Formats: sequence, structure tokens, C-alpha cells
Amino acid sequence: MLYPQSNLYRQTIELADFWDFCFDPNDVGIQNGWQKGFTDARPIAVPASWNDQFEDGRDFLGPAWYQTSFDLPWSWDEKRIVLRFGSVNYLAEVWLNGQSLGSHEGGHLPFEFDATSWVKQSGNLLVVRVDGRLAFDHVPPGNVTGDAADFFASHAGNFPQAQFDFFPYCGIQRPVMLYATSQNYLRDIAVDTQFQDLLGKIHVRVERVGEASGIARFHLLGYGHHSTREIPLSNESVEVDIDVPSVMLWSPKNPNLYDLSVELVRNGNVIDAYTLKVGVRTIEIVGDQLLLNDEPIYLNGFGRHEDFPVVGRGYLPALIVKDYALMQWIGANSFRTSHYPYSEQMLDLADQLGILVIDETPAVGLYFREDGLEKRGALCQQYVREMIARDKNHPSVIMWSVANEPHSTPPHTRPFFEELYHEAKTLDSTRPVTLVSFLGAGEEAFAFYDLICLNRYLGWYVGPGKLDEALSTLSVELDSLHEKFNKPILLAEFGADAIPGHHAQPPEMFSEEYQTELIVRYIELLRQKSYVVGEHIWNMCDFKTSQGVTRAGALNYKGVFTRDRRPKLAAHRVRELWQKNT
Ligand code: GCB
Repeated sequence: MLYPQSNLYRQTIELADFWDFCFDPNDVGIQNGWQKGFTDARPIAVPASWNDQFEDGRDFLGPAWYQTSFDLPWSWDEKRIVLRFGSVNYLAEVWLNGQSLGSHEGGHLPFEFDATSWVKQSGNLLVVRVDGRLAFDHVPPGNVTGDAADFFASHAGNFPQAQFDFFPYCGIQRPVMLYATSQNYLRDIAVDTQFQDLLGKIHVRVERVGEASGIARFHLLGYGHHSTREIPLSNESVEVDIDVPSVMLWSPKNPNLYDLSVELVRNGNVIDAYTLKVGVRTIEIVGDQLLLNDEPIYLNGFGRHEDFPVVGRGYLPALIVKDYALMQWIGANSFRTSHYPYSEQMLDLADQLGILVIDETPAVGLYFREDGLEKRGALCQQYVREMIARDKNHPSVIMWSVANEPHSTPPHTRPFFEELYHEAKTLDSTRPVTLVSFLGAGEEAFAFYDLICLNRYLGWYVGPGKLDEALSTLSVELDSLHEKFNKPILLAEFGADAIPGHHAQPPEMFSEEYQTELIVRYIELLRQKSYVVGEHIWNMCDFKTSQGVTRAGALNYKGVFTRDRRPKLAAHRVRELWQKNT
């Protein structure tokens, strides 16, 4: 899936504005895509979650209605016009001028509709119904009852009753865009890259729609290199291998990016074009090592969230810049998009700045009660497909994570995760695929995933306050996990809550000192294990979650930065360790 782009042959507008909005607590229903009670509509900012924008809607999860009107820019006649949503959480239904365009399930991933037949030059009315209510058959799940609820002891009874530990923000959370292309257009571009000595190779596959006459032209530009290739069109897809002599590889130290422009040309005229940033790099697991460009790489960084006061999980460009500035300040080289894919812009900047990303689907807190299992399975597959379709061209993305902490003890979870693994590998054989688990040796899926990602809270939830015990248990467990599965291990989560400004000597739980000591001692231990390929602290920043007795102020305080991005004591100590290693 190509992100909308403006150039001589494509044009994009963003419908970012104050839209009309209303809650629909009684699920009144629709008439031609119009909610009856819309007369009491109020303004809402798009994109942003709705929960923190009003005084009466924080815990209201839907349904709710959005509407806006728009005119087209001039010169869009004869064009194919597409309406694209970057992320709507959780269920979206869309009408344009009274015509249903379709629906989409699942937040954090884009979807689009061909609106050409329904859009007018002026006076268009766009209506979106959003339903973020939690349900047992959603992914991620919520409001789970019965036996399955017992699995979620730490979240049971929290309000809202999500089966995951972050606030279930709802709404239109990323940009809504309209874009125009010609009727013959580039549908997709996929690149994968290799190199041998100084010779880089970029394999490009282009999918296009429209008449089969003409050529596809490829320009590669950067670092003194400029080459052009032309391939005659015959099928719906075209492939080419581009050689890059004296290649400048992409890496965290040197995030070199080439410009690849693809043009569709007929009778000497360009009819569509798209430019993609391409980083030439390889990533693979060999033995106990993670190799980037054939060199071992150790991941130090964080699990994170897209989360900020007022906007919730809404797209906030300044926050993206700030978070990368903090990652660079502290010396992090990587993060995981826990627990859902982050914005496309976040990945664009990771490409530019040389940050390594483990890209994770929204499949968090999965449980395996029989009813609804098939639907949840299909959704997990859909998320893997949508995530890879969206993010496959980012050099910063070094790995796919298909799920976080599934409750995968029953036997039928094995085929479930085998299928997800194969889905990801079939779509992209160039990246390792992982699953993040808290089960340890009991996680059968570790047998066939490429890397072991383990979450551990010893000294916190388990053995609170007992750090010596925590460290020795962790050490034994890591060794036996490695012995059992014979794969490299990333400690994907570890940490402790620290209330900013709360101090204790000797250190005790919830103090900045205890958080610091736990993190530092974990890191020192991990560095002694040759098969450990990384440490991701949970979490980079404090973040909002449901209300419950373990979450003071409805916040998870495991950030080494506060929610407003101020360093805690741990941040300074981690910086000393990480700067030494970079
Ligand atoms: C976990 C989860 C994460 C939570 C964290 C915690 O294992 O993966 O979503 O926020 O623990 O702080 O409890």
C-alpha cells in the first residue's frame, strides 16, 4: 500500500480540521449515513482520540458519529479519487454523500475506498460512525467474561474493562486524506535489498492497474549514483533488479536513503509516478546473533505507546520529533511498536534517523476461549497482512511481531500461531518474525518463531522488592530458555513503576531509586549472556491506562520519562550505560 503523495501526477489533500461530532449512547442508528440526533453536534479535532477532548466522554467508547464537508481541488475531473483513513479505532463505517463506502475493523492500520463514483466537485458530505466498544471477539479483546477472564487477573475489573494495559482510546486517530491519481496508476511498490561487498542490489516489484501498453521507468538517485531502467508493461506486475555499485548501506550510524522513482509511461508521456525512499540493508538471524548488514547488532531501547494528554493516541507530529530526540539523547537504537503499528510518519523518521523498529500488530492480550476464536484468528491474519502491506519498504523495520503476550497455553494455540508465522513469512521472507510472550518455556510457539521475545517483571509483579532473588531467577531462566529453544533472546519488557519525585533510600518499590536499580541490574545481567541480542525497557514514557487498584492516577508509571517527557532518575543512569555502548 502506497502512502498518498503529491507530485506532478498525484495530488493529496488532508481533511484535518474541526469536524462535527456526537455521541450516540443509545445506538440510535442511521438514515442514509446520517445519525438522527446530529442536531446537537459539537466540534471535534480530527485527527485525535475523542476521549480527552470533552468533559463528558472520557470513558465513552462508542458508538459516535463524525461528519465533515469538503470540496475537491480544481483539476480532479477524470481522476481516480480515493478516500483514505490512517487509523480509526475500532470499527469504522463510512458514507459519502449518503452512499455507504464500506467498513473496517481494527485500529492503527490504514484503509481506503475508491470514492470516484460518489464524490462531487463541491458540497461533499462525509459521515463516519466509530464504535470503540470493547468486546470479547475483538482484537484486542475487552469485556471478557467466564473462565478466560481469570487469565487477566491484573486487568480484571479495571475500568474500562480492556484486556490490555493501555487506555482504549477511540476515534479518528490519524489523518484522513483524499488523493487523486490517473485511472492507470501504480498500485503498489515493494522493494527488498541485498549487497555483496560493495555492490548493492535492489529488487523492485511494481503492481499497476490499467492498460498494459507502455513502459515502467525506474530512476535510482543518491550518493553520486543515478541510473535508469525501463521495462515494457505486459502484466499487472513488473519486476526489476537494480545494481548499486559502491553502495552506501543503511544503518543506525549512517541511515543512507536512496530515492527510487517509478514512472508509468505511455506514448512518451508519464501518466503516474511515485517516489520511495530506499535503504539498502540486510537483517537476519544467524545462530545466536542478530545481524544487520552481516554485523552483529545489539538492540537497546524501549517498548512504547502512542499516548499523550488531550490527543490520546492521536497523530501529533511534534511529539514524534520530541520522542526521537529523547531516544537519541538517551542512546536508544531501537523500539517496539507495542502494542499496535504506529503512524507511518513515525517509521519515515525512523528511516531518516537510523532507529531500528520491531513492528507489532494490534494482537495484544489474545485469549483462547472457543467462541469467537475463528473470528479472532481471521482478524490476526488481517492485521499481519495490513501491517506488512503498509510497512514493508521501511529499512528501519527489522522485524515483525505478530502478537504480545497471548494467553497461549491451550493446545490449539500452536496451529494458530504457526499460521500467523507462515502468513508473515509468505508475505515477507526478508525479515525475522517474532512473538512476544510472558510464558517462557511454556510458549510452544517459540519453537518456530525466529527470535525469542520475553517479557519479565521479576522484582515487581513477581517477588516484589526482592531484587537479588529476581536477578538470579532471571539468569537461570534465560539460560534454560536458550538451552531449550537454541535461539537468540530479546528481553522485550522489564521495568518498574516509579512515581516521579518519589524517593527512597534504601530503594523501595515505586521510588525512582528502585526503578533505576532494577533496570540497571537487569541490563548488567543481560550483557553477560552472549545469546541475548537486546534489552527493551518497559516503558519509554508513563502512559494512560484503565482505572484499577494497581494504576495510580490511571497511569502506568513504568516510563523512564514522565508522560510529559521529563527524565526520571533512571533515564540519566540508562543514558550513561547506553551512551557507553554506542
Ligand atoms: C506487560 C504488558 C504491557 C504492560 C506491562 C505492565 O507484560 O505487555 O502491556 O503495560 O506488562 O506494566 O504491566
